[in-house]
Amino acid sequence: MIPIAQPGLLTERERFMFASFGYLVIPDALSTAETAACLEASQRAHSAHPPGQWRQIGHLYETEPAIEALIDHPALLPKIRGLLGDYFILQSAWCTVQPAQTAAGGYHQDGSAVYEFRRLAIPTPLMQLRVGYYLTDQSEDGMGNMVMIPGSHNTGTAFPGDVQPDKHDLPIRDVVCGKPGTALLFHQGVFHRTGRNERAFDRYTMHMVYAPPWLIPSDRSCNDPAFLERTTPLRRALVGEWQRPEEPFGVGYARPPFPEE
Ligand SMILES: O=C(O)CCC(=O)C(=O)O
Repeated sequence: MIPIAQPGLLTERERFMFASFGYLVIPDALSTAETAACLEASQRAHSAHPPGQWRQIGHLYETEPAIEALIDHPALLPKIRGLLGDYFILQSAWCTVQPAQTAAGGYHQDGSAVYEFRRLAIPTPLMQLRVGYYLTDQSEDGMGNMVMIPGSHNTGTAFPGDVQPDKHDLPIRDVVCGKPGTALLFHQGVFHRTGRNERAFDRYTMHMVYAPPWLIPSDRSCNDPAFLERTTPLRRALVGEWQRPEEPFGVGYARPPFPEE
């Protein structure tokens, strides 16, 4: 039962599966060359830090063109628009490494831990639409795969306190397998975790997180002026650099210059 989807426009069937499961799996979202370039950029960034630690590096798109191209990648952008509409921002981008032979992470929902999104309403509203691009092979269990609890964004029931990843786990967990270049599109309210990495190589996933425009970015305190200067008008808009022509009222925003579909 894999909620498989295709790159490009969000179909009616995909919208239904996303609403039901809370995620979609999109094989071949990136080409082999795009995946290799993103992996190289990720390894470069993490090589500046001590090895052997799970780590996330924010706003790498400002300095790495291969990652920048993910901001408005044509495989995913139409799906983001299909779920969030035309007014949203890239709230954060987390380049994630999970070292070889490390244990699973714990289940959680994403968002602001100090004011959890589920306090807003049950079911938890869609506040962060995340795309995890698999950059290394995760085609089998035990490769640092994302592990999801399907449909758990729709429940108000507390997460069971006795769950232990892989040891005393929930039988409904889904270990999301995918080759390099697969994208996992998911609702922040789905309980999920990092899967164990039993392999001899580090696992890399690039998470791009989209949100309504009134959430503050969470991987940066401001946009790098040099990046803004050289990037495209659409990417400038998507990192939140909008004009507010009728301040202080939130009307009259220009629509980001999306490509015609
Ligand atoms: O890529 C991973 O290890 C999962 C990260 C995760 O769960 C998160 O960023 O919320």
